[in-house]
Amino acid sequence: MSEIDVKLLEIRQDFPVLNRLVYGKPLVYLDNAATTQKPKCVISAISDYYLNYNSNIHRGVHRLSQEATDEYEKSRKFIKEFINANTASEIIFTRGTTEGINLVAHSFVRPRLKEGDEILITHMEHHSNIVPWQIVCEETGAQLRVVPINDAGELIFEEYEKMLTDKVKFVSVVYVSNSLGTINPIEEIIKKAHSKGIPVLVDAAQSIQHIKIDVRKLGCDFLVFSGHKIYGPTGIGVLYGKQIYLEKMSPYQGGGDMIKSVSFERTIYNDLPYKFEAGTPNIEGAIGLGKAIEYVSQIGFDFIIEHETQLLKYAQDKLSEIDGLKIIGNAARKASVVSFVLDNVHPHDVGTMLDVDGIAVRTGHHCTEPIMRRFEVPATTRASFAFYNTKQEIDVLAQSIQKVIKMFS
Ligand code: C6P
Repeated sequence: MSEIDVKLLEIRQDFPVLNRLVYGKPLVYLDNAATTQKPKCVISAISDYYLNYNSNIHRGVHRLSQEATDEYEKSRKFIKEFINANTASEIIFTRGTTEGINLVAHSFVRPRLKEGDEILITHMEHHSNIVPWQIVCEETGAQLRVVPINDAGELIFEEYEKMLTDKVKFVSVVYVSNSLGTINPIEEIIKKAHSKGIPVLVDAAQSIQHIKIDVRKLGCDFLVFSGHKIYGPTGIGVLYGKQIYLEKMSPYQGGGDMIKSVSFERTIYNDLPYKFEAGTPNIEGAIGLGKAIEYVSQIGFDFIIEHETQLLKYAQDKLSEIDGLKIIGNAARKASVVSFVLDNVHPHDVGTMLDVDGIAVRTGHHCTEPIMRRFEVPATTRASFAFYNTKQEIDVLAQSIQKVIKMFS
C-alpha cells in the first residue's frame, strides 16, 4: 500500500457515515461540493457542548456561559489563523456564504452606489453571488455587468480588464466554480481591480476546503465561506472583511449583542466583530466549525492538494474514456469537480440510477442556471471529491455510468 492509501484508510475511519451501506452497497459519497461529511471530532465537539456546557454566550457570569464563550471565541481565533487575517475582529460568524454576500451587499455596497454605477461579477457565479447584486441594483439604479467565460469554462481575462471601467464600484467573484470546477486567477483579478481602487469580494465556498487561503496574501477586501463545505456543521459560515471597511459599515441586523448601549433616543453599536452578530448566534455551529478547521489543518493542505489533484485527474481520464459522456468545464486549472452530461439520458435519470448503486452525486443546475444556458444543457450530473475519496470509488462511478448508458441505449 502507498503512503497515501495508508493515510486514506486512517482518515476514512474519522468519518463514520462513510462506513454505511446504501441499498446494501457501500456508500460512495461524491456530493462534497453540496456538503461534506463530518469527522467524529466535529460531531463530538457539538455533542460535548450540549452535554456539558450548553448556555448562551457573552451574557452570563456563570461558569457554563464563560466556557461556551471561550469555545466560541477560540473558534474565531482558529479561523483567523487559518486564513491569516490580521485580527480576530475581522472574522464575522454568519449563517454561510449566502448570508456573507448579502451582508456585504447590504451594508457595504448599497450605501456607496448611485444610478449608473456598476457591479462586476462573472458568468460562473452561484445564484447567491448574482441575486443579492440584482437586488442592490434594483434599489439603486446601478447595473450588474457579467464577465464572459470561454468554452472551456474559463474567465476571459481580457474582457474582465476591458469591463473594469471607472463606473465599476465593486467586484464580486467566485474563486472555484461549483458547477465547472474552474479555479479563477483570483490574485490577478484582485490586483487588477485594486489598481483601479475597486474593492473585491471572493466567494470561497468551493475553495476554502481545497486550496490554502491567505487573505493577506490575496489582498481581498472580503471573503466568504460556509462551514458545511469544510467538514463543519450547516448554518454557520464566515465573512472575512478588512477592518477598515467593517468599521465604517453599518450593521446588517439589529438586536442583542450587537450593541454597547440602547436608549430610545440613541443606540451605540458594539465593536467588531459583534456589531455584525445580532442575536444569539449558532454557538454549537461555530464551535463545530472551529473543530473542523483544526482537523483540516492537521490533515494539512500538502496531502489535500496532492490527493485531490490525483483524484480529479483520475476521474477526468476515466470518465473521458466513456463513449457518449461529455465533461462540461475543461478549464486548465480545476478543483475537485467533474460535471458531465450523457447523450440521450437526462441527468436526473443518471443520478437516480447511480443512487441505486450507492453513489451520491448531484444533478440539476447546481444553482448556476446561467452556466447551464451558456453550455446549452438543461442540467448536469456532478461528481465532487473530498480528501477522503478514493480511486476505487471513481471506478465504481465509471462502472455505474456504463450501466446507465447500456440501460438507455
Ligand atoms: N453550492 C452546491 O451544491 P450556502 O448555501 O450559503 O452554504 O453556499 C452558497 C454557495 C455560494 N457559492 C458557491 C460557489 C457555492 O457552491 C455555494 C453552494 C452548493 O454547489 C449548494 S447549491
